[in-house]
Amino acid sequence: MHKPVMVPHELISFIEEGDKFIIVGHQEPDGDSVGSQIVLGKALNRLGKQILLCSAGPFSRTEISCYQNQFTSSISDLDRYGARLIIVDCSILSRTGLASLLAGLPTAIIDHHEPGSYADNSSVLSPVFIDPQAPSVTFMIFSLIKALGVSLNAEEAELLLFGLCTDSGFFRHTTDNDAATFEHTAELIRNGASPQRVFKAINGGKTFNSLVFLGTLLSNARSYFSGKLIVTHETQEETHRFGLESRDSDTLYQLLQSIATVDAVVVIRQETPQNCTIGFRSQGTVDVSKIAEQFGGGGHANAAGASIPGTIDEVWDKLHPFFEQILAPS
Ligand SMILES: [Mn+2]
Repeated sequence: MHKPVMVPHELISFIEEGDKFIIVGHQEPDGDSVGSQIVLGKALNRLGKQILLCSAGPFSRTEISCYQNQFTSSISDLDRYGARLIIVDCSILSRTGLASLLAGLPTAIIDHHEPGSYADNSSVLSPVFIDPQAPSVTFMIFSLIKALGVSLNAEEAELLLFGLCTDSGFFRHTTDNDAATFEHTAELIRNGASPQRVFKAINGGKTFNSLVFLGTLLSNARSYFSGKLIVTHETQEETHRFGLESRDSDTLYQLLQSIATVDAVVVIRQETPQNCTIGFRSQGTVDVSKIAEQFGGGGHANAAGASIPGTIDEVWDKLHPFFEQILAPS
């Protein structure tokens, strides 16, 4: 069973000793990074700290767009003066998309991704609170807030549940014996979080266009290795035609992973004529983070990403041998 990692006392001191904090999450924020930032910010506010929430955006996911006005992507020298930085939901400053504005500040990291290389992070790398088993960073933020002796109101409890449900796919990705996740959820509900409202926030509010976009990407899907691998792609023309705000990656992955034979799913997006971003999902023992790492990317065993030079066809030619090794019948 997952035993949550204890909140490091260095992190508690780091927070107690500062009076001004910049809290940043990863680029292309999701419910987990946004929820973690807002709730941590409110808790620190309550402790009398000055807070600035930063995000490079874009807030293209419909369920988080309503939070955009709480974040800024411009950080002045005055903002930096005397500030400490807390990075959530990623461990590398460059993933925030704001590295040039944030480098050099005393930095703490709160993350649930596998500790990767921090080589490009020029900031002071202490303290670090990393729990790769945690279902979401919001899960860790709750432990931190309790350790700080701050209470949570209903709205904050719901934001923490929002983060957990985003990352756990509404508990679809919870592993066996993960009772801790459900105990945490029960506590959030006791504090006033509503699973029904969170479900509507995450899964409702879709546009007609987003479903037509989804249909297009489903039509682009191809099956390999007797259906063990499904690969689909998004051209620049398609991105342009439907708009980023219509992209519904979670539902796309969910539908592709519902195929009986499937072990892994790959989504290749042509971002520029020279470059693609790749999303990997898998179930069971297929570790897609290992493949992503071959191309300088990373993530979890069952959810990873990378950026690879080339056209969609060229990128698929590069990826194919790696999947052949693990999925082709020997
Ligand atoms: Mn997360």
